[in-house]
Amino acid sequence: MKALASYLVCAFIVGALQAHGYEQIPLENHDLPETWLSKYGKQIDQPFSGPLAFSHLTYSRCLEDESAEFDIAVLGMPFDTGTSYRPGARFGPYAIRSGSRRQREARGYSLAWGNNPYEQGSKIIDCGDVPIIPFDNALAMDQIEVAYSTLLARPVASSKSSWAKGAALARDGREHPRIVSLGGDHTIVLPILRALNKVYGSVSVIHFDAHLDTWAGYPGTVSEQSRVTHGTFFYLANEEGLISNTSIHAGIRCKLQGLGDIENDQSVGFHFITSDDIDDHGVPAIIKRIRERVGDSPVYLSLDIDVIDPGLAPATGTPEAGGWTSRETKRIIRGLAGLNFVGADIVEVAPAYDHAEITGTAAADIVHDFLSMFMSQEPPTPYTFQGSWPKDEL
Ligand SMILES: [Mn+2]
Repeated sequence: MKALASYLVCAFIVGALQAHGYEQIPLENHDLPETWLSKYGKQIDQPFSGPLAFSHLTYSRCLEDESAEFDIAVLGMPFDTGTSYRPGARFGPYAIRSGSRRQREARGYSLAWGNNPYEQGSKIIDCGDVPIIPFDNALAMDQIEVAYSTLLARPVASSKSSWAKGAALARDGREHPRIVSLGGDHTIVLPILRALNKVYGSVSVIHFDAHLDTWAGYPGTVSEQSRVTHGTFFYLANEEGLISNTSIHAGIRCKLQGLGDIENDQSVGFHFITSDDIDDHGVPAIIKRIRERVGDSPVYLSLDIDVIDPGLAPATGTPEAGGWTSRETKRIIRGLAGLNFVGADIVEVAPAYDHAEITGTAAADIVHDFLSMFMSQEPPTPYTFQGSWPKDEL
């Protein structure tokens, strides 16, 4: 009796639904809902979305993944326990990647360079970060050196690379990948130079910075480990025979103990260009001096973001007033294309002191310039819109 009642209730409800147009249609006769792929295509990353890799590049944990192939690797080095003033550069790789989100392979062409570094036949990927220990600087230095050497030893991905002179420079006569390191404080350059030395011997350094970074030590330096800092690493690199006596600083304006610091700097192997030299001599003369100084030697480029004026790049550990603009720095970098670069870094980005991501955006743009620089055999000719300027222009 109860079952009959249930049946009658159900039959009534089904009848009522059918009367109101809610008839169930068998699945095989019904159109499946359109998928994202069929309606909108690939799941692209918007500039503001997706996982955080430099310039939305392929991200691989290259230190553990030996199948990752690259000609140029972007490698984060989140280390900041060698800094003398404001810490925070361990977040530099994050800030630079974040600042790169409006960059992408499909839109990498610039009028200034006349190329897209991602379309020159070389494979460029983001190799993630070195998991650097923040509790033991001696261990951290070894981790950076081992990580750098690990990637440097990998075969290059492309059979026809733009890195034409690489094999001729290397001690083993083969081509090695190039690494763009995202610091981290400047101390990371010591283990990087140790790793490069094993492949290329001593290298010339082009060093963009407000500071010399060739000091023998800070007051209170009493242990061997406390000599290893972001202001002393070039002194130590020279002690170890890692750098040639053909190196040069650009953008110097820090305060000194006196001219003794300059004598010491020269004994470490450096000439220098001050930030004011840009007013007295101009960008072309600065480019010429740098190129003449390093010549045909293997060159490592190290750029401390504090070379740029703190008004345009405030997020750094030891800011110095009166620096170059981002535009001036970018123009000088363009003039260096064609030198024998074996690697490059950008260091000392400490985003806790940033405003509106100014510094991260500038740093990411300079990394794009490094990639274009690696791809160019000579400085680019500026693109000008034909016929747009008057003939009697001064
Ligand atoms: Mn500096």
